[in-house]
Amino acid sequence: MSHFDEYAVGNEIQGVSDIGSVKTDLSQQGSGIGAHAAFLAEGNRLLRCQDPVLAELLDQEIADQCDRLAMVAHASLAHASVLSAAGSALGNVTVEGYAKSRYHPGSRAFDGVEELAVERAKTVFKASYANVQPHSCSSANLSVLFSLLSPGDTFLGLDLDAGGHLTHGAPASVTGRHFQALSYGLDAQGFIDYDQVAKLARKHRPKVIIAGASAYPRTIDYSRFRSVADEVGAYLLADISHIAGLVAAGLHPSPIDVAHITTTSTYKQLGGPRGGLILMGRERDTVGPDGRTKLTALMQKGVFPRSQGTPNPAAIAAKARALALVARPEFKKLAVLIVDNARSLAANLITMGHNVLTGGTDNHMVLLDLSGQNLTGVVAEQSLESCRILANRNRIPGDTKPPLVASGLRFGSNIVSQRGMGTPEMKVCADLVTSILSNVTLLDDTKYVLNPAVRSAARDAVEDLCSQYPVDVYRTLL
Ligand code: DSN
Repeated sequence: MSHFDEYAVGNEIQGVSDIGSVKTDLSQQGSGIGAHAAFLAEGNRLLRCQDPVLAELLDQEIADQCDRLAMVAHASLAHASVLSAAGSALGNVTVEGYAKSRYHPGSRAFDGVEELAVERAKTVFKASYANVQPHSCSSANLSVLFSLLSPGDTFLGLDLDAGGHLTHGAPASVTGRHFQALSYGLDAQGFIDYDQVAKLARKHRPKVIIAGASAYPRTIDYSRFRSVADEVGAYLLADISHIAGLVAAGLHPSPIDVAHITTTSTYKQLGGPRGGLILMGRERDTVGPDGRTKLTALMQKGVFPRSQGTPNPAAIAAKARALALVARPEFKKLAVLIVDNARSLAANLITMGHNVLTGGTDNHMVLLDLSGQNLTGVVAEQSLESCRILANRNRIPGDTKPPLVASGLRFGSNIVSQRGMGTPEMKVCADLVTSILSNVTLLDDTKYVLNPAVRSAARDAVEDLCSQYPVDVYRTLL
């Protein structure tokens, strides 16, 4: 019997007392479980034997993810097979460049993996070009901006306080320091102020306009952005990081053929690993600012060598795996549930007296303005977390509090939907949130007291809900 037979039945290798003394030939395929599975099994065994402190922390994370109610907008759960790919031996591969055009040897398997990921990204998003190497959507955005703009050039993005992203020109980001970044905002109802976008564009003639948000609960009208971009001769960049799953499922208009370039992260709504993508549709052959180089060539060079060195091959394998899951019909069902749940959560919170920005949502996100409730964002976040509910503080338009305090709270329905919760459970969640927030006494912007009986009842309710809806996503996507 080989070691692999033993792994296959889940047994510890017998007769081994010496930690790490087993010499396994991980290239063996004899047992049928495959070298990758054997590698992970051996890695897990060694981790547990040799580094129990770290192993226990990793176990703790699984337990936490199962036992808490994650109502956050900025994450989704990755399928166990995605995380397995992310932990693969491809992590040992260091090669710069692209498939069939590398600057190092040793990319035989990785070339195939990268091509698979590119093809899957193109299929899922109906794109004609995909670059799967960005380490995050921030990296993708930097690659795009540094390819299309010269230092000091003007671009237009959504203001951070209005729901934009750091890389859309925030002063704290290199994008706000290296370029002339101008911001558009929201109208009185909290919707993107498209008239302001047009006005600013006509006045300042930006070279790039970014359509995208980190905290915006409504549908984005890419065509409207594109007509402004065309009028002033700007490139349109759509950052769909938060809504990529809805775009892939056809539940949010796709910018792929409307914008010149689209970027996304792979972990927020795609159930993928840490990472980003750059995508293009119809505009793949459009030329860049030099009037000669095609956007596809600019993006290839913009990622490597302009803004990144070696890619992360294991993460790219995980992207390929996640994209295969996104292509399945079950993902569409999940996306429908995500939107239904967010709408239901918003409606319930409004009925319970909360100030929901824009009066509802079109995507997975629900934003609360806490300024009328004698609460701050950080206190709301921490009081909920003390009851094992996660939602994050967020600045809101006109916020008078600093970012670490903030006056808003952002909820998201990705993970509760992945766990199989539906609209009846959203009422339970809204009840819980309301009961906790209305029993918080604010001492100052960051200090509070929560009624202990309320905390204890809320924890019991969270435990109930979590045990009814276990984290099956590690096995079955839904
Ligand atoms: N972009 C940040 C957010 O939306 O919270 C995290 O990735």
